Amino acid sequence: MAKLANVSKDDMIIAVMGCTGCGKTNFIAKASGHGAQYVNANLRPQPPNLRTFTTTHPTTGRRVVFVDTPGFDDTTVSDAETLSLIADWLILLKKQGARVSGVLYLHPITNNRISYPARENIETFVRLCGTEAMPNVILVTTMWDEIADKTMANNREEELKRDFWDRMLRDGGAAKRFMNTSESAWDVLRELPETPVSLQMEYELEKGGNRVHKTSAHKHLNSSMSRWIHDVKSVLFKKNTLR
Ligand SMILES: Nc1nc2c(ncn2[C@@H]2O[C@H](COP(=O)(O)OP(=O)(O)O)[C@@H](O)[C@H]2O)c(=O)[nH]1
Ligand SMILES: [Mg+2]
Repeated sequence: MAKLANVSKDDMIIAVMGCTGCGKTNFIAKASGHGAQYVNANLRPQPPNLRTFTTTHPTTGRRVVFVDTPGFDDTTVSDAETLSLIADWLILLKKQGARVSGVLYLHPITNNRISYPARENIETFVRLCGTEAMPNVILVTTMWDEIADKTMANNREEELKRDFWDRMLRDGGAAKRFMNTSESAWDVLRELPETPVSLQMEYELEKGGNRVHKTSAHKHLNSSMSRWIHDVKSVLFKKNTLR
């Protein structure tokens, strides 16, 4: 694991997650003023690593630690490896006596489809956080400054909330728009409650002797992967028999 900032229980710790290219590093750079060199305009993702960026909260003066995670569906690392990196970090966090104040899940509003892997990523994310932590989760749509057709984007946002994020929102999660500015980033973060939480994955790691494969998020990844392999196999089989 890359060198991560030491944290304490007094820090406001924000984990930023979502698929590759959804704007995680950019959000952190806009909020913290750090890490702009890691914002990636290329097609190939950055080497998979967790990175921390620290700053001071503009109103409370508290130390804020952002954790930038490799995107699910990254082409250079499997989702299981990404989950392991997150698990290792959660274990480290616990050792340092700290808890997460917020988990952001980013999604570009410019995406015109939710693919099968994207839907599965949402399911994995739900299992990583757990119902109890949902009030500390913010579903952030990015790229609003790129949108020309506001009506279409508004409809897309409504569809996300209604068909994909509904459970998380019902359990206390919030949905916010990021307008690609520092002010907007802090506006998003203002939604977070004062009290930090433990994520479902933390409880499960503790119970399962820190073994990531014992966690619900990992089990879900495995089952969705086997379902996907099964689907691909049946399509290939059909093709061969039709010849
Ligand atoms: N216009 C605009 N571009 C964005 C936004 N968020 C990210 N980007 C761009 O999208 C690309 C990928 O962003 P990055 O933060 O590296 O994505 P990550 O893989 O999730 O960390 C970069 O070229 C960013 O400048 C946004 O809200 N608006
Ligand atoms: Mg990044």
